Amino acid sequence: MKRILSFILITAVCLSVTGCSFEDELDAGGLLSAPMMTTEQREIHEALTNAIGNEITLKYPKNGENRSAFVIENIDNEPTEEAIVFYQYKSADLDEGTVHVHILDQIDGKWSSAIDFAGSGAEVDRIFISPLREGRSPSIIIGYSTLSPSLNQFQIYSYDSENINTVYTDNYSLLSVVDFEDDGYYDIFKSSIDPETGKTEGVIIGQEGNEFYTIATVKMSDYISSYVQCRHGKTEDGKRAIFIDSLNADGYLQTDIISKSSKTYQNLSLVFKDKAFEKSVRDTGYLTQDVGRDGTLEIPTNEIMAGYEQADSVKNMITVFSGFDGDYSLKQKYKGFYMINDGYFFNMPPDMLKSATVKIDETTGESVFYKLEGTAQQSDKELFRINVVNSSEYENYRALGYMLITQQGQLRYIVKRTNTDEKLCLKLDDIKDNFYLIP
Ligand SMILES: [Ca+2]
Ligand SMILES: [Ca+2]
Repeated sequence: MKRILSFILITAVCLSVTGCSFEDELDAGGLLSAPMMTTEQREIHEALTNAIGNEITLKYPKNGENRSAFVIENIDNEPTEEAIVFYQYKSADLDEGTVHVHILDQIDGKWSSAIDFAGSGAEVDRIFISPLREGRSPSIIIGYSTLSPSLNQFQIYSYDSENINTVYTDNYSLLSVVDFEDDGYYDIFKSSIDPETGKTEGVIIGQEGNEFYTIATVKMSDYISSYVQCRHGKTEDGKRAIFIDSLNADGYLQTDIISKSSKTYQNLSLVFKDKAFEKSVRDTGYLTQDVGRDGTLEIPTNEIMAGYEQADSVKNMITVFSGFDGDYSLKQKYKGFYMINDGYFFNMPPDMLKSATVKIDETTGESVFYKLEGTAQQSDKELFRINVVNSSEYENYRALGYMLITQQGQLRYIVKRTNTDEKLCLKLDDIKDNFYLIP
């Protein structure tokens, strides 16, 4: 439990200091040193430095799905791919640290510099290459972050092999592109927090001819301190939606759900505020997830676990994951034990929720499930314990009687069952069935 609490604290600090980010901000990938370049990236890098010199540092988008300094996509009417590269001059007095965008094209299979332009900030927050209208080349949408997250700026560019044009500029706090109708064309969704009043507004922006215009505005939850995550997925009735987790002024997470039905854009979460939005308010660290990895999104909330009192200094929590139902309410889908920093959730069957409890082994960090007898503290009949180990340690644990539940990369999720007849001591197959990796 100590580990969870410290994790929550770290997350809270991270949120308050940096405003953190979106999608997968728990992934430390963005913090690691620059990855090795592929052959293609090396060729692009060489063509770039041939054009502008060596005194540059590559810049990586901080958030979103494209985290590479090299975005390779077909962005015009000509069939080969182009490369978009972000960089900064090493000497800051040259341009005050502005990030530059360089587009390279392929001529007879060789990368060659095409266009260079300055962005509107020192950092790239995110980039989308998305078709916005039928019959048009995809647009390049780049969000630049500033020190004040409420004043980030994004620009939409159109590129035609010779020219780059900035066709739209706007401020944002949260930026995404969404294909609400599932037809391959995207709308731009942005939300802004007014730094003076704390008022927020969601805006959907589309393109008509060469003009960009506001298609609709949607109500967003007010008085938030920052946006934490924006996830794309589906509601329980199959509607495409974005789930936006934000931190409110009291330091709790809450979720807005934006969707489109019969030409109307709505914040579904706020339609019946008491049935959805207010039920989504929860502790930090509990981000919207896709439990089961089936495309539907679930919002986690907490309850005190059986065997613990509200007054306990260390709260042990049951986490409930709820989907958004067609009747504008949150509907419980999973209920169990969520070990956030180890990245798993164990869905507890009803008799376990009633008659079992979990304690963390302070020495090993394992989640230990006990039969509930009185309070958690009094309970000492162990059912099974779950651990996460490195693949290199796995054989040692196997020799100790641990069994594999599942694996991801180098990590092995393992369980050791006690040899009790107790029916709460689930069989390995039942443990596997109820075990979910998150994210
Ligand atoms: Ca092309
Ligand atoms: Ca799901």
